[in-house]
Amino acid sequence: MERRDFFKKAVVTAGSVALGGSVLEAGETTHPVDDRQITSIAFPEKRPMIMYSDRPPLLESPREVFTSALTPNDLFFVRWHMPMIPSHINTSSFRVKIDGEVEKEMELSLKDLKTKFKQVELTAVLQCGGNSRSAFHPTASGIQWGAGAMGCAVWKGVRLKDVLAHAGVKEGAVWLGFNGKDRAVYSKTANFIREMRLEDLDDNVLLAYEMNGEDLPYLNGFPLRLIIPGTYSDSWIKMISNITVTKEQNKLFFMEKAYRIPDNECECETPDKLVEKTKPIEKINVNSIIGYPQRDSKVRANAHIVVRGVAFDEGSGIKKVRISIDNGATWHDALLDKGEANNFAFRAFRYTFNPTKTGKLTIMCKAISNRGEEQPLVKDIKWNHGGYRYNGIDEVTIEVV
Ligand SMILES: Nc1nc2c(c(=O)[nH]1)N[C@H]1C(S)=C(S)[C@@H](COP(=O)(O)O)O[C@H]1N2
Ligand SMILES: [Mo]
Repeated sequence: MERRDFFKKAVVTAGSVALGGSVLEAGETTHPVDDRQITSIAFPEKRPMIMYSDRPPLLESPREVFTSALTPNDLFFVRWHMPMIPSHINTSSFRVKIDGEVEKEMELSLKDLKTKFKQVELTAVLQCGGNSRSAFHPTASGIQWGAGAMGCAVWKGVRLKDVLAHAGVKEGAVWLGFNGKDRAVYSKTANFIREMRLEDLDDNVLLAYEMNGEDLPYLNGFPLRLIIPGTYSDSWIKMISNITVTKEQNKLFFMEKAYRIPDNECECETPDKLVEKTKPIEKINVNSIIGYPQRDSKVRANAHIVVRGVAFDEGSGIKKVRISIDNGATWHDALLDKGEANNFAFRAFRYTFNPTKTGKLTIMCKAISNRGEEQPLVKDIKWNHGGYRYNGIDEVTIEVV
């Protein structure tokens, strides 16, 4: 597809779809995390996905992609905050600007990045902090994602550290600010700018231009995006155009108000008593999702069922995935696939069993990380007003016939 034709090829009828498929009221679902219908409308470079909005595009991956350790680009979820996303990127004039507290301000082209710096590849999970938000009761504010606001890909690019070394970070600099090419419609709406501390910058933080061996899909940040393995993806700025080094942190809406959880011991609050002191969501907590079988599917009694899914955490790695087919009374170890080269990736798992009794059967899965973190029961999930960091034990109910 020619990039400049992006919106011409997007077969989206204005006003036709505000929310993808059926929106369930709280309590209508039998599962903690809703699974919604796939839209019939496909965006460019994407197959039909679960759609929450067409402008900005908000697309969720269907559950069945979570049977393998890598998520295909054309089913990889999409989240933008601002509706004004350039529909035209000229790859030869595109530049990312590095300024602020640096010895040499610079504007780097894609060619500069690909030729002047060491190219590295890293497999990592990209997960929105609000993934599975629909599981919070009472409803938490934000997009009511099911479990598919995440994916895992092989990212190729250059180390941000190397790029900054090239520009020369000045003594006393503490913060990095990142901005992309998307804009708000209303001039007073806060720009989507994210910041991170220079001290949190390690070798894994990349400016990536490839995803699973291809150019980044347009909607996933073509031509360049930030990758910060182990952290939620709110700071993984797409279509990145500006990197500014500063001494002080800016007072920005998307840092001060969004992507924060209560800064108390339980990291929890109640709708009528919100906690004032908050902290950034940052590290991904341990999680796992069943990709197969699909909910409400029918299987024959005594058939060989291979439950498949993926597990991941902030990068300590997955120690165990445990499966229950008796509503949590007993748990069995799933077989972990050999896995990708590093712990930031999805770890695929399998568990084989033969159901003997006919009727409804619930399959549950929980992951335990190498750092000893374990997914909580759904009833033990702590509420926060932004609906962040949900990681309740996943479940799928099927029917044995
Ligand atoms: N430029 C830009 N980058 C962005 C965002 C955005 O709105 N604009 N949203 C962030 C958030 S909150 C998420 S969850 C991820 C989503 O990445 P994806 O669309 O590739 O799945 O992008 C991040 N980077
Ligand atoms: Mo997000």
